[in-house]
This record gives sequence, structure tokens and C-alpha cells, in this order.
Amino acid sequence: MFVETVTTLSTGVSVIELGQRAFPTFKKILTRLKRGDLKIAIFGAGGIGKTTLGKLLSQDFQLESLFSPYQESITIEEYQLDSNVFGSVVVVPGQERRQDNWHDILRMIAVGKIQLIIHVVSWGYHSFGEISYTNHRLYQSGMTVEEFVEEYTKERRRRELDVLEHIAPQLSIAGGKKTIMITLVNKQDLWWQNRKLVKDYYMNGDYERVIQKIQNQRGAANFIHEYRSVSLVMENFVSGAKELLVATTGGYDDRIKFANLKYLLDTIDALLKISLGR
Ligand SMILES: Nc1nc2c(ncn2[C@@H]2O[C@H](COP(=O)(O)OP(=O)(O)OP(=O)(O)O)[C@@H](O)[C@H]2O)c(=O)[nH]1
Ligand SMILES: [Mg+2]
Repeated sequence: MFVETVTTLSTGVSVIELGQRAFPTFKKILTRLKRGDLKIAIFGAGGIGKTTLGKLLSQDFQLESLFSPYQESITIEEYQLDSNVFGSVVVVPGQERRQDNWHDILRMIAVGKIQLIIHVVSWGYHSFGEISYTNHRLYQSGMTVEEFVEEYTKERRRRELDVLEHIAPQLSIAGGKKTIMITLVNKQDLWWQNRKLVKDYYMNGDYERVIQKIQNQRGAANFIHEYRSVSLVMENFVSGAKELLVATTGGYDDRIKFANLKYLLDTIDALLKISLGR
């Protein structure tokens, strides 16, 4: 993840073709969702891309339709494919004050009723409510946009860790069955130029330590965890008042995006196979 895809990008393959290559895997996941009593749960801090991911996995593979101004989710969103389908994608709201909603889903994890958990993080680039950054609690007078973003993302990365620590107890006990989890580092387009730093942050720091602890408790065979990263949509990171905070990285393009998306979908498909035993 993070950097490998550059090498998997064969030159001479069109962007459309790359998109098409992702499509069969995507359909396979939908078929799995349709076939059985499958539940994928999506967790993460507020404004990180959970709703966007839920839509992608459960509706149709129409990336263009994912663009939308940030709107905070207020309840659990459950994406069902149609009335005959038992499988679903459950997305919890991310803002702290909404987390009462998490209880039932966490219990389902603990009793092994969730086949795949996706924890979304985004290196602190969390969209926030309808305010200017200058009205944000972390803003101090005289700060530049860059200084604010630095402070803000630092605090929000702490929040990502809090979310992991919050779900960790359930991951550590999950009854009998294997627990399968992906940490999805989203908003690749915003941090692409720092990808080595980002990779190191998640895979060699406090985040990985929590993962290791769970793995030690459960045994490696019972707790399977993978890191993947994507950009679900490419758009500038803006405040609630539409001020530009971070621009989408120049040079980050559809090729990188589709290759990573395909890698994610392949991973989901492979992990579901393990989870469902078929
Ligand atoms: N630049 C960029 N923006 C993204 C990406 N994925 C999602 N976004 C944007 O981030 C904002 C938040 O996305 P949501 O899917 O609503 O976030 P959420 O995690 O459901 O937020 P809550 O419901 O409040 O917990 C939206 O404006 C998305 O368009 C990405 O990969 N890159
Ligand atoms: Mg949401």
C-alpha cells in the first residue's frame, strides 16, 4: 500500500481500462453481499469518508456520484442492496456526540456477527462542520492556514487513535470467530506527497502498537489486519466556509487512484473469502 501501486501501474493502460479492471472485483463483492448474511461495518472519526465508502461498496460503482459537500451523518446508515438481500454495509456516524449509536454494532463485533470491519482514517484530514477555520477551537489569532492545518490534523490523528482504542476491546474478545479488519487510510490525494511519512505513522507508530496488542490477545490466526489506502474522491480539503485548507496533490491522478481502489477491492474480496470460508 501507499507506494507499491506505482509499480503495478503498467504504462500504456488507459484510465478507463484501469477503472474497468476494478469493476469485476467490485461485482464479486456485491454478489457476496447479495448471497449471504454478510455484514461489513465501517468505523472512523467524523468527516473521514465513511459515508462515501459505504455508498461505493453498496450502491453502484459510479465514482462520479460520490462527490458531495460534507454532511455529517447523524445516525447509523445501513446500505442494503434490495429487499431480498441479507447482506449490508453498516456505517456508524463519526462525530463524538453521535457515538451512542455505536453500541449495537460493537456488540455484533464482539459476538462475531460482522465479517469485515473497515476502520477509516485519513492522516487527520477530517472534514468539519459549517464553520470557518478561524472559528475553530484550535485556531489562534495570527495563525496561517498551514499552521492551523498542522495543529488540526495533529489533534485529529489523536482522534483516529481514540476510535481504534474505543473498538479495540470488542476486537480483542470477538467470540470464537475470526475477526477481519482493514485500516483504510483515505484521502490519499491530500497526503500523497507525504506518503512515506504517512505509511510510517500508521505502520510503525502508536496505531500499529494497538493493532499488535489485539493480535497478541487474539492470536494472529484469529485477528487478521491489513492496511490499505485510497482516495475515494479527489477534491480540495476545505473548511465549512469553503476556505482552501489543503489542495489535492498535483500529480496525483486517476491512474494512481484506480490502481489503489482495485487493490482495496481485491483485498476486501480476498478477506471476505477467508471470513466466509468460500
Ligand atoms: N480529498 C478527498 N476528500 C474526500 C475523500 N473521501 C471523502 N472525501 C470528502 O470528505 C468529506 C467527508 O466524507 P463523508 O463520507 O461524509 O465522511 P463521514 O466519515 O461519513 O463523516 P461523518 O458522517 O460526520 O462521520 C466529503 O466532503 C467527501 O467528499 C478523499 O479520498 N479525498
Ligand atoms: Mg457519514
